[in-house]
Amino acid sequence: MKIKKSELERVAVKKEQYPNEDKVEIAFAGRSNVGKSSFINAMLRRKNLARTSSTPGKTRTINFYNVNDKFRLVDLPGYGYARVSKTEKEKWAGIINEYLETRENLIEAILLVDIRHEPTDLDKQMYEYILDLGFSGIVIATKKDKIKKSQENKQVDAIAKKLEMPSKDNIITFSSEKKDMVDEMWYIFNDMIKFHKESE
Ligand SMILES: Nc1nc2c(ncn2[C@@H]2O[C@H](COP(=O)(O)OP(=O)(O)OP(=O)(O)O)[C@@H](O)[C@H]2O)c(=O)[nH]1
Ligand SMILES: [Mg+2]
Repeated sequence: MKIKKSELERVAVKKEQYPNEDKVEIAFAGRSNVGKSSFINAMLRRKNLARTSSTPGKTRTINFYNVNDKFRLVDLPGYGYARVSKTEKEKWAGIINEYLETRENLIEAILLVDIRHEPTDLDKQMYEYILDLGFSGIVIATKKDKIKKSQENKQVDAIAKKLEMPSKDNIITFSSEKKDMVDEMWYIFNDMIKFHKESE
């Protein structure tokens, strides 16, 4: 995929603020600090278009990134950040759920998990929710550069087991640091967009 243009098109916390539904969207969900914003930067080959932080809870809004004026990548707020109040957590959950449940032009919601850790109960909940909404259940296991190659299979198995995935083929390992799977990832996204267009 040649990225001719990428920009932060809109920042929203509620439906009225979303951009119009003229372009298809692929959204990224996952715990705070798992690397959602870094993933978007890696894919768009931009260093700091999506703001990242080593402290969890950086992205607190829905950020819509326009790519080539053709589709959008959507960065969702992270969940599971312990150091915020219950009210704040509920507010973020509301922001995420409203988007996932009502967005007509959303063609895929993809869960990101950290390859180093077993997914949490919240991850499991989010994954089931994504499946219930009818998305295909692709999982991106981030921060691959932080483990040894020899550990990869074991970690992927643990993720598939915890999320009760019928097959681990739906797990794609990724490193935003190394960026070695960016082209492969674009093939997958391209197929999603193409498939959606054909089935319209
Ligand atoms: N080594 C390594 N570090 C990564 C990778 N992806 C993200 N990080 C680091 O992990 C931290 C969190 O990354 P973010 O992209 O901000 O995470 P996020 O999921 O957007 O977090 P929230 O916005 O809080 O939900 C940052 O310090 C990143 O540099 C990766 O593939 N490899
Ligand atoms: Mg973020």
